[in-house]
Amino acid sequence: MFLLTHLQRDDTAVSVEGFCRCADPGRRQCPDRTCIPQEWFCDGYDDCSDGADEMNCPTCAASQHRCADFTCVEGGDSIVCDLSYDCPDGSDEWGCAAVEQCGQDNCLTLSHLDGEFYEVCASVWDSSLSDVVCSYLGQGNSTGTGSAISYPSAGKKYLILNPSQSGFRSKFSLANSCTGDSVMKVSCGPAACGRPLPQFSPYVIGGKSADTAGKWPWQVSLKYRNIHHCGGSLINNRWVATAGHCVSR
Ligand SMILES: [Ca+2]
Ligand SMILES: [Ca+2]
Repeated sequence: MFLLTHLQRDDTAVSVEGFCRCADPGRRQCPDRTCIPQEWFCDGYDDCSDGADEMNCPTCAASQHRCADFTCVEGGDSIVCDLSYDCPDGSDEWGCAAVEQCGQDNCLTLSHLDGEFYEVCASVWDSSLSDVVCSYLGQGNSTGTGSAISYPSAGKKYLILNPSQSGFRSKFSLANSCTGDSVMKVSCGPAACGRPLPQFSPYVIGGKSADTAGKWPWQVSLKYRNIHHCGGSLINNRWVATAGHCVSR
């Protein structure tokens, strides 16, 4: 089944299913009477205004991590954002990095153990991590080693890099101050057209790289919470066609 997806003026994609009723298949009502996709219940994110969609969910043992598909994987938080796929659906490597507006510029934010995103203090940086960040963002390699931007803010917490630690998220610890109040900005190049990102390669079965960059300029990447989930095709300047299941969440 294919579905038309409407493009808002800010170019984010909003499914026309978003305006369906709770009685429609695949929809479920929150206590506040808002209507969200069934898949948004117990997916690790608060979607109902009171967080009811994340209550009374299946749980895993303390030593395990619960994947988005409810699989329990040994390792707990240590397997999250550690540059290795551990969940069958790869969800342990989702949502590790994001870009947020910092004043007049954009800066890097990373997921911490507490589930929150924090800016990264620029006092210590490993340039090899710039490509890792761009991969997590679903983009091509970094266009530089990363840069520092001044963004002072009282009472803010930062992530400080400790390069000697292994993994990715475990390299960053939370601090109450940052030398120079400078935070990291990482610029990424566009993902190579027609070629799967390395981090998604295990999920491409029987595929092969496309031949010519720019051969499919009408293709789009539909992202949810900064994570690529599906491709789509531009129909015109306002509509995208994609598979129905791609907009069920
Ligand atoms: Ca949810
Ligand atoms: Ca992992």
